Amino acid sequence: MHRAEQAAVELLPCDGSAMLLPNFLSVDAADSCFLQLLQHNPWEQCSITMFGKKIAEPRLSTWHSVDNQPYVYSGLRRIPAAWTPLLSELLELCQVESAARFNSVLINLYRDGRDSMGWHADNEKENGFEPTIASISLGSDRRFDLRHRESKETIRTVLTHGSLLVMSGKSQDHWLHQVPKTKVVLEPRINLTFRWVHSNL
Ligand SMILES: O=C(O)CCC(=O)C(=O)O
Ligand SMILES: [Mn+2]
Repeated sequence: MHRAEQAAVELLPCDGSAMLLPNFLSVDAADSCFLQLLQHNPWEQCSITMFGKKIAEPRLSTWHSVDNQPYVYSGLRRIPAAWTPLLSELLELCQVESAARFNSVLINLYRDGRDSMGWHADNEKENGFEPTIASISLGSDRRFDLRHRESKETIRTVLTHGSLLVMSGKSQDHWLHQVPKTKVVLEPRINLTFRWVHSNL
């Protein structure tokens, strides 16, 4: 897969790192990954249980792991969907770029601007100590915000087609992130977050 020219930008002023590489994938590679995933990934709509209530997530997703291990988060046990050559290729590119190792990926499909992901940190214990998370964006541009837990300082950016965001160090301890809803985005976006997940079953 062809990789475009690299120019990385650090988004966080303190307490961890979030490096953005806007042109991680070439436009052709990003187009091809987007279409393959949109058409062939076995998308699911999951529900999470909050305060005893089942709430459907405002997006579709799938969970994949290299060794097909299940994963639990927010009370949800996810059976992995198939690992594919495309995921191997993207995982390898992310490993080279971030100098970290990954064994799984959560893939999200935001069908349009009504789909979103609320404020959270990827700080569950199965992500391990100071996790590195490599996040590839495909399709529509979407706003992505980071907010410091104590100072409330907020960093706003836009994740574009073919970009890579690598969050590492103390970022999950000190910063929350979200993909807010928007009325202006009508087209789908796919995001893949590669992680190293420690077995939690
Ligand atoms: O869609 C994104 O850019 C963020 C996804 C995310 O934060 C996650 O999957 O934990
Ligand atoms: Mn996250």
